[in-house]
Amino acid sequence: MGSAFTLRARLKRGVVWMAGLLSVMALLPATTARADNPIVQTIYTADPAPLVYNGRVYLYTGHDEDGSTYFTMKDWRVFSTTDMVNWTDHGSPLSVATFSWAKSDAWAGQAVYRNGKFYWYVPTTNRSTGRMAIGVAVSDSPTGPFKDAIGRPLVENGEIDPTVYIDSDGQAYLYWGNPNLWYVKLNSDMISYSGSATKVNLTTSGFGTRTGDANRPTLFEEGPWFYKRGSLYYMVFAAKCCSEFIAYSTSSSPTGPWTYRGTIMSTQGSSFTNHPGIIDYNGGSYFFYHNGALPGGGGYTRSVAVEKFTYGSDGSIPTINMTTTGAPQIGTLNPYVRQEAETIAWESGVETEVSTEGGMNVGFVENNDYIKVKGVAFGSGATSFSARVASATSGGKIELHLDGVNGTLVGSCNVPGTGGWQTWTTVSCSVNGATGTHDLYFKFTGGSGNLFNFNWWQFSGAGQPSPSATPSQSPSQSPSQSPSQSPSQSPSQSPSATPTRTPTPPVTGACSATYHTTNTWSGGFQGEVTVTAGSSAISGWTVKWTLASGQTISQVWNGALTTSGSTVSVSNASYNGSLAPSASTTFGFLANGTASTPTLTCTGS
Ligand code: FUB
Repeated sequence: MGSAFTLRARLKRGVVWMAGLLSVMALLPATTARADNPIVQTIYTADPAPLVYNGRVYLYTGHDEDGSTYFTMKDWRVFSTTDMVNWTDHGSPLSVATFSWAKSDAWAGQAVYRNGKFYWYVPTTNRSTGRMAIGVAVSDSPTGPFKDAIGRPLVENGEIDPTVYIDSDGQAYLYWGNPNLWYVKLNSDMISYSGSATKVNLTTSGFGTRTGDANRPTLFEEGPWFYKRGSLYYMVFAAKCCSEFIAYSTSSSPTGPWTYRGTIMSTQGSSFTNHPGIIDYNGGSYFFYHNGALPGGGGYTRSVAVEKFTYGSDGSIPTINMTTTGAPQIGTLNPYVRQEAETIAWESGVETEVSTEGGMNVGFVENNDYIKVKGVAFGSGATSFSARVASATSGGKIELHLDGVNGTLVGSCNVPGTGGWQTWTTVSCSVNGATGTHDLYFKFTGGSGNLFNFNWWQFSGAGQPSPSATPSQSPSQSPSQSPSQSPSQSPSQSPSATPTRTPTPPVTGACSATYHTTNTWSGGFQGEVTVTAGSSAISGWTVKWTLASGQTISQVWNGALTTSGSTVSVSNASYNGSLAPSASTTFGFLANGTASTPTLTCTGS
């Protein structure tokens, strides 16, 4: 953790800067945009590679070690979102150590989905040759864990920065390179290729003109990002070192010839490298990049950020500038379903770590640290707040503020010592005045040193909002099986039908259960079930329903699945069986078949 404390200390120093910013912001109306770039503040991140899968954006990044004076990078990271502003930290499912043949340098990669598996292509140094090589890791889940797919480099010529796109005819292309640009045609297994590597003819008409470097007559430097949109192929790249800017070329063919189209993002942002990643998601287009904008940031301590943009009618990409505002939020966040504590729009002082309850938790919380969650839809009002917490010391408090770290206080929850940093308990407190949609600030207070860890949270009350167009809950465990559809990185996989929600029935027995469909696609759907205790507390629950013809359940999170014929039975997980009177918890599932609204029975104990 020593290195983490470096960034932590820098961020604490950065609080002075942020505090000034926030005190100005406190005077502004609640709807005023606030700094949400860079996306991640707990660590330095670099080399963004977004992937749209099953209605969610997964962001694969590199990780600059604190205090680096070179590209000192040991692992890769994954984050995800459905609203482009609140990002869930999925930790580090891939590192240099994953590849037995690799020595160092977890540099810029990209992950893609095909046939139920996720393939992550990364450049790293081959121990035996000392050269950069491209490895490929594979997983059943977008958040890993990933393993080395072939036990050796997929391709090696000392060059870096792989990008992969699966064309509409099924042919996958792996491009990479610095100083040259190369490609191979991947086989459909995604872990081998046919033929030999082809070197792209870098012409000035294709990649622009660089002056002053006889060895590099074109602007192409590194970091290619290859994709197709409509019938146009794009090669977006880091141009002209150093400092780099982002430029692009297009072609009517996946292998060129290419036509240089100009600058997307000019040199800016305190990092001498930049690195592009582009997706379409939920009807919008998004440009990811990196800069040195965090406290202590610079060329070797970079941070990933995102901007929304609109293509020209001729397929052109406009010039885009770095902002601290970032992309606008899509929809709102639902506080009445379980949310991970590591789903964060902005934070100060905290870190994340692997939780014994699965996924990550927020840790290393000190007095006056805070987390901002953006655009939380309380509807007509929340009445209580529950949080999953652990503390090896004497705990502290979670204060709930609206629209600023010192904004309106709507609740304050005491966190006791639990006897260990991973000894979890659920605490609850009453909430007053949380109505409508607000940015929610968890302000942590207490004595000195580390106060407690924080795994998840959930409000309850009468204010359950209407469903938004995108699912807002983040599965704590990512699906390990994928739907039959084969999403690609672009265009986006928007929900093909408006999510449906059953009306909330009155809770009279031990528990009740309500269902809604959160996403659908050809041949599959994602659903959520909220379990609510009746007028008495319960210590466990089971929800049963009958599958419609053609439906099968492939994955459940926040619950334990058993099936018998067409009867589905989901019982509580170890951490969400105990519900106070009227308290709720939500589990989710992935299913094959066509979505329908089941009749649920809930049994509490
Ligand atoms: O992060 C290490 C290297 O810096 C990447 O591979 C390049 O694209 C540049 O961003």
